[in-house]
Amino acid sequence: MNTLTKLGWNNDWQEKAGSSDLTPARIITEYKNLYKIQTDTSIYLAEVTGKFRHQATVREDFPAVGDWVMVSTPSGEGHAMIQRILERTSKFSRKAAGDLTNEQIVAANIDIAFLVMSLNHDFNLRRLERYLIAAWESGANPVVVLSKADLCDNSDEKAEEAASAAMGVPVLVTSAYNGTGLDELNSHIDEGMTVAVMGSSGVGKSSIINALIGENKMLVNDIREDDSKGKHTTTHRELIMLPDKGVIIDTPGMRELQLWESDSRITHGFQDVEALAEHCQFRDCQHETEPGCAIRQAIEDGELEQERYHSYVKLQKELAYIERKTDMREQLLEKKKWKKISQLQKSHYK
Ligand SMILES: Nc1nc2c(ncn2[C@@H]2O[C@H](COP(=O)(O)OP(=O)(O)OP(=O)(O)O)[C@@H](O)[C@H]2O)c(=O)[nH]1
Ligand SMILES: [Mg+2]
Ligand SMILES: [Zn+2]
Repeated sequence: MNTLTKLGWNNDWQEKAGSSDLTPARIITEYKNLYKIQTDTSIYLAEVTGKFRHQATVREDFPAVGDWVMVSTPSGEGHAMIQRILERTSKFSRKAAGDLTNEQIVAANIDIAFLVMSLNHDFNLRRLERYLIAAWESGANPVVVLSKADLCDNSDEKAEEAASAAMGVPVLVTSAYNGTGLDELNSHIDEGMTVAVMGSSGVGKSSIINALIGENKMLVNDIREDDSKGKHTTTHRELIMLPDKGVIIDTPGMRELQLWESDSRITHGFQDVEALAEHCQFRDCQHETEPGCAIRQAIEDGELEQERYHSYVKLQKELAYIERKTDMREQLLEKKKWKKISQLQKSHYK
């Protein structure tokens, strides 16, 4: 099998690329304004062309790890120029620090997201719900990975709790230290698939990747004492080829995968709550004081956890907030567009 196919290149990508003199490549690592890319034959450092930069209006227009790009490789330079990005099939994004209306792509073209949560300090069902929603939002299929099973003596119990929050998403109990669950983890990866490993800092993402590839390729800080705090060991995202099949992307731990766009898929994580709400007497029930409220009844009857309902409400609020932000961004872009047009018109009528 050639390198490109191993990286996940297939007929769909070929179709998107069309017939072209340019070379297809995948973004392996992203530095500041510079990318490491892999073509069928080599690894290059690459940057976007001036034209590309000029046409890009927002951050998501720029390449991200996992993107398929079409590049030119000026001979003898060991350096490639990125001409265009092939349309993404999925993307993990978060709000960019300091620029709340601009989307930062964490990883693109992900088939599966391993959502890692450690069985000791990090275990938090509400966070898991948020991760799951972010995964559904991205277009990737989530797999919940409970790590550090060797540090936990009630991992079955915790796996059950996680499974009830994850509703149908596979939940695996693993340990990079003693190998628990790694074969099962591996069995979720198919030929040509791209996996992203996400989760808080210190939960053992890089350790899992090292265990899967069978060598200590990714840096793991073994002397850190409290894995729930401290510095990030992995500092940039990187796409790594797995030895037998698929590719995997290591990401630096994020405090929280932040939600971005609202979408109908968002409610997947709370189907039970939504289903209950359909039985409220009033269509626009706010589940506060209205008579015949199925949600309040369910909480009273112990069928719905108060806390779960709260996270649902919190999520709705957050979505409304994000929607407003997105509107703002669109307005800004619209303004920019009109400014350009009016400038063009001015120069035209000079
Ligand atoms: N006991 C135990 N410790 C583990 C396991 N996996 C990882 N660790 C330890 O947990 C710490 C963090 O592991 P990393 O793999 O660096 O975690 P990470 O999620 O990649 O962290 P960031 O790169 O900062 O996001 C290290 O000290 C590891 O040795 C495990 O299965 N069992
Ligand atoms: Mg790491
Ligand atoms: Zn109600």
